[in-house]
Amino acid sequence: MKDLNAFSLEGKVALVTGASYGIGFAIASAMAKAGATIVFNDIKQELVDKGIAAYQEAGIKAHGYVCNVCDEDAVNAMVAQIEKEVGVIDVLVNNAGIIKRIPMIEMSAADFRQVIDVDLNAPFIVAKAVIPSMIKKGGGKIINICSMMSEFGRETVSAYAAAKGGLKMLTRNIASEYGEYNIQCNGIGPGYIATPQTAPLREVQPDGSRHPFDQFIIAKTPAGRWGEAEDLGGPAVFLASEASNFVNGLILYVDGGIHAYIGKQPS
Ligand code: NAP
Ligand code: GCO
Repeated sequence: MKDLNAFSLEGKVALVTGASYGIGFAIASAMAKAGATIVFNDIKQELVDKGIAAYQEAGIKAHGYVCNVCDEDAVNAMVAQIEKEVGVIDVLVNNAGIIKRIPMIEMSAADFRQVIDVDLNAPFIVAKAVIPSMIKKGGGKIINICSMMSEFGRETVSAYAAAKGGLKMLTRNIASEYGEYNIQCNGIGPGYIATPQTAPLREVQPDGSRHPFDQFIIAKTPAGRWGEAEDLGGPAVFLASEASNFVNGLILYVDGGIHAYIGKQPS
């Protein structure tokens, strides 16, 4: 590495999907601070508008587009519009995602398919849309937001775990298939992060105690806390920058040490 400029994203266009708030917003904000031009999408205009305002409040001029990442025609149209209005996408962060917490035998096939569609099929669709221009440009970076559930199962998240496990292998396959074009595809596997998606797992109980799952995660995390979306910014900037040009097919777990820890003995 020549110098710290290797971590710079100056002159890069970064598309972060589903980034009006939450982890996507934090990753996009960190990339903006590293010099990237930020493009994001969300499924509703009102959320795109809210996102643009939130980025402006953070001093970031972001470009927002309304697009359902599951709709291949809409994604292809959005990418073409971004290339025309902003520039070729150098960095793609497949962040948009949903979860449905339902015991598997009670889950409808339609619900299962919807989670697979957003969390696995959509990253395929968006990556497929951006790779041709990355090849023409001489390279690019793809970061897929995986999960602890790319490695572990737990009750009620069968569809999500299947999707995120598949996303881990899609990440490795894109790395394998397009590495020769100087495209690096890696994943970030966040631990348990305090966002709207995990709010139900952190609800204070009627008696004022912490949610049992909240207590469980605190016991399982050496850091003794839930992650903040901002904890993912640095790892994302690293994987988006030239500093990681020989890192490919990695799932970087940003989990406060959950993977390494058997868990604190209950008091
Ligand atoms: P979140 O708060 O629920 O935000 C998800 C974002 O994705 C929202 O902006 C949502 O927009 C957007 N989205 C959902 N479906 C979409 C679609 N079809 N097209 C376009 N945008 C869509 O989730 P988060 O906690 O920030 O998580 C972001 C990513 O990290 C997800 O992939 C999640 O699986 C993953 N992750 C989260 C955690 C965690 O602990 N929070 C840990 C590991 C991995 P709408 O509001 O319009 O639906
Ligand atoms: C759950 C949580 C997790 C997190 C994340 C952990 O219900 O277990 O929502 O799945 O979202 O994926 O890495």
